[in-house]
Amino acid sequence: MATHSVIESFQQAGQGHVFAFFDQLNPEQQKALLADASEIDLAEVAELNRTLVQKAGGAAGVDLSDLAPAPFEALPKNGGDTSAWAAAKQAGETALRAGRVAAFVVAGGQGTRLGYDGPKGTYPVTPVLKKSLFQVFADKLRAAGVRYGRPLHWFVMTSDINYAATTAFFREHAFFGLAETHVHFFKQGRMPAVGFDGKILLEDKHRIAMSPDGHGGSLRALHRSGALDLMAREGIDMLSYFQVDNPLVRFVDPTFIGWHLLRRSEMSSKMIPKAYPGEKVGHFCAQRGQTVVIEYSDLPKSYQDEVDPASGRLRYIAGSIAIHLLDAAFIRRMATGADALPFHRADKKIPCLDAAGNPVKPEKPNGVKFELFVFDALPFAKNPVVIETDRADDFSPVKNAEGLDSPKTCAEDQVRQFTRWANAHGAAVPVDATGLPPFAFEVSPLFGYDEDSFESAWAARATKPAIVAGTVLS
Ligand code: UD2
Repeated sequence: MATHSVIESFQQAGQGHVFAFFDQLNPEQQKALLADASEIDLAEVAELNRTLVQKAGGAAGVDLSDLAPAPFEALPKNGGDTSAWAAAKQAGETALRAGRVAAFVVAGGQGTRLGYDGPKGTYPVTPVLKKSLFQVFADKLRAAGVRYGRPLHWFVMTSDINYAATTAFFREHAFFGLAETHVHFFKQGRMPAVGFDGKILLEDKHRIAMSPDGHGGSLRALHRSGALDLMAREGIDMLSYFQVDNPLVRFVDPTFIGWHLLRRSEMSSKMIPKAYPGEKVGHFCAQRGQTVVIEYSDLPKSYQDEVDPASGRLRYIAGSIAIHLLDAAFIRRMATGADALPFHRADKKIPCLDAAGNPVKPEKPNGVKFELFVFDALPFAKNPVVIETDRADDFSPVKNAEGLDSPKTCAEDQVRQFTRWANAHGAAVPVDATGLPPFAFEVSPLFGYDEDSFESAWAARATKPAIVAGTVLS
C-alpha cells in the first residue's frame, strides 16, 4: 500500500495518532513505522476494541453456562480399557513408521517469569550435562527417527523477537545432529497493543507497540509460512504440538497418536489429574456437546475447589498440559475458513509514548494485549479425544526461577524418571520417598527417550552400566 493510503486508513479508523511524529522521522524510521502499520488489520482491531476493550467491567467474562467436566480416556492402571490402549499404540506405531507425524514446538513466548535473557529453548535443563531444552527435543527426535526408521520433521515457531537468536543457536550447535532439511523455523504473527481507550500504543515514534499474537497464532502462521504445504508434500498429516518449557514431554507417543487416529479425531489432547485445586493449568470441560479448555485464571475458585462426591477427587480434575495432536487438514480449515479463534484480552503494563511523544513507564496496567490460545480450536474439532497421561512421564515445565516449576524441580523430575526406568530393569538406584536418588545422573534421549526405547537400549547392553553420581547413559 502506498504511504499516504496507509496513513489515511489509520486516520479513517480513528488511529491517525500513530503517525503523529511521522514528519520528524528519518526515511529509515518512516519505513519501519509503515512496516509495523501494514501488519495491522484495522478492522480486526476495531472489532476487538468493541468486543473486548470497551466492554464495561474490564476483562471479558468467560461463559460458564452448562459447564461440566470433560470425559477422558483413563490410563489402564486407573480403570481404562487395556485392549483399547494396546490397539492405539499399534496404530500409532504404524503411523510413525509411515512418516505421517511431525513435531511442532511453540517457542515464541518471552519467558519473562524465568528471568532468562534469551529464547527459552536455549535454557540449560538436564541434570548433569546441562543440555538446553532445544537439544533435549532434538535428541528425542533423532532417536525416534531411528526407532521408527523415518527421520521426523520438526517445526519450530518463534516470534519476531526471538527468531534470529533461535536460528543462530541451532546453527551454532550444527542442528544437534539433525538434518537441516528436516527443521523448519517460522515466525508467529504480531498484534498491536491498545490503551484502555482503544488507541493503538506507540513504543517509539517510529515503532508501534506490537507483541506476539499468542500460541493460537500458530494455526495461521503454519498456513502463512507454507508449513502446511510442506507437510502435504512430505505426506505428513498430523502435528504433535508441545510447549518449549517442558523437557519431559513425550511428543513422539505412539499411543496418543493411535487414540487420535482410531477415534478419527481432528484435535486430541493429553490431560493429567490436577495435583491441587489451584494448580495453574487449563481445565478440560464439556459445554453443550463441545470440548473446551477454561484457563486457570478464568475458572472461579468455587469450581476449582469442587469435589466429586462419588470419587472424592476434584470435579474439574482434567488439567491441560498443552500437549495436542492436530490434523493438518483441520489446521488449514481453522487458518483459512470461517471459523476463527477468539482473542483473549490481557491487561498489561506497556511502556509507550504519551500524546506529546514522551516515554511512559507505567506502574500499573495501562493497556491491553490481544492473544490467541491454541486450545480454543478444540470446540471446532470433530471427535476431539482427551487421554490421561502420567505427570511423571510427560510434564515438568520450567516456568519460574525458583520454587514450583523451576529448573531445580524439573531437573529432579528428570532424575526421578531416569531412576524409574533403570530400576524397572534391574538397576538398584537408592531413592527417597519421592523417588529421588541422593545424586544426579542422566540418560541421554539417544540412549532412551521413553520407557520402551530405554528398555531396548538397556537390554542390548551385555554388561549393565553402573549408575553413580554423574553417570551419563548415552
Ligand atoms: C500454559 C497454558 C496452561 C497450561 C500450562 C502448562 C495458556 C494460556 N495456558 O500456561 O493452561 O497448559 O501452559 O505448562 O496457554 N507461546 C508462543 N507464542 C506466544 C505465547 C506463548 O509461542 O505468543 C508459547 C511459549 O513459548 C510456551 C507456550 O506457548 O512454549 C506457553 O506459554 P506460557 O508460558 O505463556 O503459558 P502458561 O505457563 O501461562
